[in-house]
Amino acid sequence: MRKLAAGNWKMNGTGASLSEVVALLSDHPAPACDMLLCPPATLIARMADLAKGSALKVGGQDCHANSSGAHTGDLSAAMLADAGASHVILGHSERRTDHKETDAEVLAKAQAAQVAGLVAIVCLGETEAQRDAGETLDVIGRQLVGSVPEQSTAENLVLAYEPVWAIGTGRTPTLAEIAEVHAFLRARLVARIGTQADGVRLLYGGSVKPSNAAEIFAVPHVDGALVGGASLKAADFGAIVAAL
Ligand code: G2H
Repeated sequence: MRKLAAGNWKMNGTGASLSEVVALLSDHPAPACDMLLCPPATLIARMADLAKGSALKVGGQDCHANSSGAHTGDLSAAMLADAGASHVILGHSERRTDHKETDAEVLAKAQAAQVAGLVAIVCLGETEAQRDAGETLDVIGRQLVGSVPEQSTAENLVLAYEPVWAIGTGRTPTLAEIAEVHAFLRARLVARIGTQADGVRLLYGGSVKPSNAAEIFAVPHVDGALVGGASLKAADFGAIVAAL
């Protein structure tokens, strides 16, 4: 399976930041993995224009579950696709926390994204308290069943395991902990969507950087990364791309 290096710019970046994309494309014109950047919605169309004809794909960071209507400030999946997005991150822990998104809402958004022709990148992960209480696999299993559409395929679903305590903290789980969760995710996904699960890419996310990327990517069932802070600079993200 071709691996995926996905960058999540979160609420960072203006037009000036697109110079990083120009540098990334010039440094990595033919990467050995798939390359995706998810900038703020304000930059999707401009980044997609820059990425035309290149190996880079562009994604959103959220979408509404409805296709249109009276939802001030929200964006539908079709709008993201119209702007040039091919993917959308859904259920990121920052949205589950800041916007109180539930598994059911993430599921509805993922269904809407897939209907609009986007790849849904569904994020899952335990808090530090849940890990300390030995609940990691229970929590992740529940999130998977609650957030992943049953009709998903290898083409329209990506899963990202992001332990909440590893996000933006510089801390990462041990390789054995990542291996345990990713093997569990694969098995649970088979139970949820059947044999298509074998081709779904399972990303690890949470403080991935050039210095730890290669060892994380060598873990079984790690098919790429969802990268936050280290995706903002072409040099850092390019080094991660090169490690895949
Ligand atoms: C986790 C990740 C990107 P960071 O949120 O989704 O961010 O790499 O900064 O920990």
